[in-house]
Amino acid sequence: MLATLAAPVFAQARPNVVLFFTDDQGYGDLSGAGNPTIHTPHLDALASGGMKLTQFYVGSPVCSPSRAALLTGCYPKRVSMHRHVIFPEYDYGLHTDEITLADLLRDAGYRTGCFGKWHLGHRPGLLPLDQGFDRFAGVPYSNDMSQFHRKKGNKYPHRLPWIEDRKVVEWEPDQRLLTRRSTDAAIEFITASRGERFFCYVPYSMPHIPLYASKEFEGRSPRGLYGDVIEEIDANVGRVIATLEELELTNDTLVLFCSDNGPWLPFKERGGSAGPLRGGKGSNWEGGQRVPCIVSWPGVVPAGRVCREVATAMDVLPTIARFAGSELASQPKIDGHDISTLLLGKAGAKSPTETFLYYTAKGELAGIRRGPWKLLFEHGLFHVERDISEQWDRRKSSRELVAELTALAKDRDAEITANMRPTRKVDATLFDSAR
Ligand SMILES: [Ca+2]
Repeated sequence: MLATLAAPVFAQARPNVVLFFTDDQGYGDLSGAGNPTIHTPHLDALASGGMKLTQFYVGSPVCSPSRAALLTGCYPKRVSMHRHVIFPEYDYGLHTDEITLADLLRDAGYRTGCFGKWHLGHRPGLLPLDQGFDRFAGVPYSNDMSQFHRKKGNKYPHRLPWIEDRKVVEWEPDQRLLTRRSTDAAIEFITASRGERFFCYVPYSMPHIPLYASKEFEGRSPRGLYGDVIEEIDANVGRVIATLEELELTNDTLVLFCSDNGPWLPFKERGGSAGPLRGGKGSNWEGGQRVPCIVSWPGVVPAGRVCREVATAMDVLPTIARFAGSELASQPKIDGHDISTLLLGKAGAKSPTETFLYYTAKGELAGIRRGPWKLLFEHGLFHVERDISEQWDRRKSSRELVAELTALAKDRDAEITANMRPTRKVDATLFDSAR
């Protein structure tokens, strides 16, 4: 029945979109994923009222490239954002010629806002307002790029600003309040958008190290500060959901929640958990790039479903474009696919992703997934459906498959390399972050 409803429903529905993107939260860091010491009732309720995607991949195991993939629908390499993260002294960012999800939705008549951590370039002309957003409140890069949090004893030379639209309004904001403050700005934006369509992007800067929770949440979780931070995120997601309910927008709003990459394991208890997955942030093991993902749109996305098909953060742009009734330009080329049939719970719907390429944190081709098989050139061949923890290397018994997948990965990567589009370099600075 949903299948027959699908086409007319979303041609007209044009939902509001709220996109939560946490920073370094692991696959296992929700109570709904079985975590016994972190309680996430709001996220669990969002999942039970919507769909949980169990094989959702981000485009990179680190922040900036992953964000580029989410907002452009492209492999980070295609938009030259694959070479690790952007540091305060860097002079480039995502090219403004790229059509971001915000550009696309703004052109479709949506109000657009970004509240949290940007990390796609912070020189003039590279901020959210230059990439399709009407409003921005948050930090331009990671919360450890702060004079207080890097290189103990040899202080980091850069400071962290809090920016509103294009203006630095505060230096070194109180990090205990980052989650709440980003949420407050998101709620203000949603409330002010009433009567219009909106796209509210909430890339929380937590639980990226250094961890901070507000007084209200500190000491709550038996998991320690990491658990407190996740529980505060959960409560703030709950505040946004409650706002949608108060404004009677719940049925008109698609909410998507996911993380930008896996947990930062070397920080031990201060990092998160990838649950059954091997590895974490910075690696191409599943724990680095397979992240928690929940999609809710009551009445359209069926409640209580689990989607086990492969989907990626690059699919978000073309799928939301479809729901918003927006035509994708034929150029430039993107890598993501429309996964609306998966989200609508259509019987027998299959992933449109034939292959998924893994790139290292520095942007080098590391492997490929096709069907249940995943080849990491340096580590082995794994059947990730039967062997989710990537324990049993099948290379020796599957030499032909290894050769085939190696050639396929190189071929796909060669196409991307041949068609790479540039970043944008900017000489001028918007602010002087040096101490
Ligand atoms: Ca991250």
